[in-house]
Amino acid sequence: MSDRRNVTPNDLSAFWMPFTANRQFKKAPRMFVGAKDMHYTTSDGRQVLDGTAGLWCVNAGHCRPKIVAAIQEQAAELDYAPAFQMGHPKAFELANALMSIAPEGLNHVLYTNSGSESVETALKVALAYHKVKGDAGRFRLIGRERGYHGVNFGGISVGGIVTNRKMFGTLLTGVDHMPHTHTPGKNQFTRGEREIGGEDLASELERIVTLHDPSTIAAVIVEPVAGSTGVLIPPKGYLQKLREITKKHGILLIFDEVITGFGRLGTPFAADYFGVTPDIMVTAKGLTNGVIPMGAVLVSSEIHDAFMQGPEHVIEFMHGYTYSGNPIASAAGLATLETYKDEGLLTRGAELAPYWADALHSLKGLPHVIDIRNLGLIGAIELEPIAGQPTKRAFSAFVKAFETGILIRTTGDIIAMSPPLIISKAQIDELIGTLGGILKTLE
Ligand code: PXG
Ligand code: PLP
Repeated sequence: MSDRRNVTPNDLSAFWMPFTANRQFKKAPRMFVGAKDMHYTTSDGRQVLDGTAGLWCVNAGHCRPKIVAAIQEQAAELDYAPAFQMGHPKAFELANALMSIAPEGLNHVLYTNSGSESVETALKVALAYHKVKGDAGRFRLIGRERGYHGVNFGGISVGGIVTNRKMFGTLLTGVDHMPHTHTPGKNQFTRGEREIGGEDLASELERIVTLHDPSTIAAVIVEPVAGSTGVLIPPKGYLQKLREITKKHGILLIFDEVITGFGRLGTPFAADYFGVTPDIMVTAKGLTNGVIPMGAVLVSSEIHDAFMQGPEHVIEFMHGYTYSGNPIASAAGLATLETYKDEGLLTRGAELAPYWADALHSLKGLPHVIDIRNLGLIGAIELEPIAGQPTKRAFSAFVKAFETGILIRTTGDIIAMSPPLIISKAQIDELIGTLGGILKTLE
């Protein structure tokens, strides 16, 4: 075992890596071969402190015993069961366990295998819901500039990250976008949510709704806190106002909680943090601690019940995946929720958030740092780009960080962090202290 771990595969060309500069990576690969709790082990035997919970997903930390055991046992007991017209107990148990932590009013679950699939599922549920209610004129979907909703066609259509959309043709029609919530120049170095601007930004939805006529709009989808685009914290009152406007016009509100779900903000979901309940909630990542691919779309009873009509032998919703509610994923999900519960992880972020915010904001004044943003256990440090070479400065911080022993994530010239929710205060100091040292060395 130990010999194998130290072997770096010698031909990297076959695997076309996702969202990676493949040629650059393959010249100087960065490989992890093991992980435990807050740390990764690299192929050259170094420990790297995980400042990002993998890709915002390993909320309980790595290789947690309950989750490992659940997967091992399930693989030996029932490896696969057909997802359509057949069931197995754990998929139902997990749905019930999810209901016990979900915001009130969201009572039914559809399973997927990723955040991207959860987004597609949510958009399809929304469109079909209006149709089964006899309101088929509602076909438009509203997203937001800079929004990230995964990489499938529906998700990039409602998403607003230009580089993720521009190669892919006409996308979905009938989609419009609200402005994003970032107002640089006005809110730099704000701790948490800023006080002003929320109502005005949300009122842009009213303008778009009026432009198209409310009766044509099926759903609005937003990340409560935009993550992938570089951590954009909504101003106070913004999400509440979106809820007001959508409700007033009979439009469904979808929260994409792929990142914000499962304790990231110090509450089980962002819906709890902001006190706003959407009609549909999109989740993935932290559902299984990132260990086995799985997503879940939570919907209100009103939506679910609207489909439960007509002859009982007829399939109510023509949608699903070969691996929807896969037994091993379900077992991993159950063990993950148990681990969160045993260790109070879904609310631990609330205790740590002030310490986390202090640590992050201590980096103000370091070279090139033009903004610092935080909420719950999410943090972002925006760097001034090198003139004519956007992304390069932050990427060199990422590489130096990896070499120094911390894992951070960069998007554009923004450094994003979202550590596992088990992080200690000493590890926060180590993460931010190491990062501060690196920022001082950047060109
Ligand atoms: N919605 C949101 C809000 C997300 O953040 C997805 C959907 C898609 O999930 P899948 O499982 O299909 O990747 C995401 C995923 C990053 C980063 O570093 C963010 C994501 C994925 C990978 C990297 O910002 N978000
Ligand atoms: N393509 C083909 C040819 C298939 O038969 C299937 C599923 O049966 C799919 C795609 C979809 O795969 P999944 O259910 O894993 O999303």
